Amino acid sequence: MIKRTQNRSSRREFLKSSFVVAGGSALSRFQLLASPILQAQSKNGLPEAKFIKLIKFAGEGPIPMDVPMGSGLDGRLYTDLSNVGPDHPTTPNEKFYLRTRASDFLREDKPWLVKVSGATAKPSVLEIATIRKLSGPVGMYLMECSGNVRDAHFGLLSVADWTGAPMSKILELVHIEKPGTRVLIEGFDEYPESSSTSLPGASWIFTVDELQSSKAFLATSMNGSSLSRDHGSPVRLVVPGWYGCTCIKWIKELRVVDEDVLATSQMHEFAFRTMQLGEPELAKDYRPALMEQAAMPVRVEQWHVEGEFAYRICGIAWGGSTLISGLKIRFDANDNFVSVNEFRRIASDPWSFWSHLWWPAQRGVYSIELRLDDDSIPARRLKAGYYRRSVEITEI
Ligand SMILES: Nc1nc2c(c(=O)[nH]1)N[C@H]1C(S)=C(S)[C@@H](COP(=O)(O)O)O[C@H]1N2
Ligand SMILES: [Mo]
Repeated sequence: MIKRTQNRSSRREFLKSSFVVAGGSALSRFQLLASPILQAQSKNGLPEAKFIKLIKFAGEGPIPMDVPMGSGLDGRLYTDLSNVGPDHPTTPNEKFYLRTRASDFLREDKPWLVKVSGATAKPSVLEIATIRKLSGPVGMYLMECSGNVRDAHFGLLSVADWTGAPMSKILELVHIEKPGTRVLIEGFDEYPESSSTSLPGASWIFTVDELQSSKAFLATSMNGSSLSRDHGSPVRLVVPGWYGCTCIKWIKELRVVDEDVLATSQMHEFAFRTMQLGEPELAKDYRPALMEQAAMPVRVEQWHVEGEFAYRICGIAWGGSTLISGLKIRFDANDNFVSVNEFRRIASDPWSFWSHLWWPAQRGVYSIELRLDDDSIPARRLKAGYYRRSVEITEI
């Protein structure tokens, strides 16, 4: 009996590695289904594995995914993350999440101008044509709403390949250059309807240094198409590595403000969600709204492997500024964390993909939690269990 268990666990270790070898990468479900790899495996004497189905996460809201809903400040689109993978690392524009939809008051018949105030020299307005002239491909970046929640399958998170004008070039053009200077970036934010979830007014205050070192840019296109109205047309801010609440849409004004300026209503609204210490009154007491390293499962696959059910957990890791070496996973708060089987990065890394094979010991509801191999890397949300997700296993 003991021998059998031992055999079985070494067999499982072998299966884990052969899954990885067979894939060479975190294969998407579609690749696995379509690929001859699994048939080839059995011919080569490797394990025969058959994909059965996807298992839904338990205890999350019944919310429509990938469709725009509602209007104005209460408008949302939750991105379905269950199919992301290295072979399609960006979110198509029509599925890129929405945290606010364009206001009916937003006018597109007049030429859009971005006012520049408080700078020492001209120009005092920026035309879209000027911003476009300074624009070019800036790369893939991830955006996450700091109010991303389990109930909506954590669907306020997406990646696009952006085109935009680096803020460093814009600031140079309008002569706002001193690193410590504070700049308020304001977006259009007036709506005919009142909101049950948000305050109108969208502006954030940055130092010149923060805008430069984060490589912030004024985006005009995403994934090769002009910004949609809902995504901030004609121009929005993107601050790589910072939460989405700083990525002001429909930009109307860049304003140089005093050192002791008050934090904006938007900054107050998002103080808790961006993990500030209390609710800072002054902009200068506000910490950069950085996304710390995070990770979560996005898909649970059921497989039939050598007469048993096995489960493959696929997930993402994002945020943070240090390259992490690996992840640990557990399925129960009383268990120890074990290393994730496969953790993989892609070039220009807005997010990374991982997968893990798992044989649950019994039927029941399991809570999937992740940690970093390196405990010294800041990951407050991850460690607080914010991205924990549950599955109910009915077949073993
Ligand atoms: N003008 C304006 N900009 C805004 C917002 C807003 O309500 N109004 N919402 C912010 C928040 S909270 C997020 S998460 C991102 C979402 O951008 P998206 O809807 O294009 O995904 O936009 C930010 N920019
Ligand atoms: Mo947000």
